[in-house]
Amino acid sequence: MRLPIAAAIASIALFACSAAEQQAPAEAVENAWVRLPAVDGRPAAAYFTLNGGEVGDTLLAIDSARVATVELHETTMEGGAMRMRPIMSADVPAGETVTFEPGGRHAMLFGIDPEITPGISLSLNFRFDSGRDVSIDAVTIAAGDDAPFEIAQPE
Ligand SMILES: [Cu+2]
Repeated sequence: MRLPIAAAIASIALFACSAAEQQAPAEAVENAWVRLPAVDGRPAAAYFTLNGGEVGDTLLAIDSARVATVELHETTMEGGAMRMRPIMSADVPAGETVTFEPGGRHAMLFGIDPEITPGISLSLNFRFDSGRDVSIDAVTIAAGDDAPFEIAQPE
């Protein structure tokens, strides 16, 4: 039996992808965590660290099967008040690390599955401009809990 050409090409492409992943020196996304809302129905916030790797990339979007809508936000000070606004993307230059953290950039999760309670991990899919998709299981914590990863303090 002859293997259809399309299937043969697909299997070669699949092999090439997995080989490339194995060579990656640092994970593109690390230390993902989600602070769940204090009140059901309110949005949650996700934080994480992005590694630019050797060529850099741009984060375009995040989605999750357990979340209706995810927006990328940045926090700004306007007239002494903290506000946040959507951003369309986040550049991650080659060799650099970009951290989304409380008080700065974050992802806002609207319409989160109520079965996601503190301690139940939430799979997030990060979509990059290069076409790469990275799925990571984020740690979830309650609204009042301490961050599960160390957060760099502003100087
Ligand atoms: Cu926000």
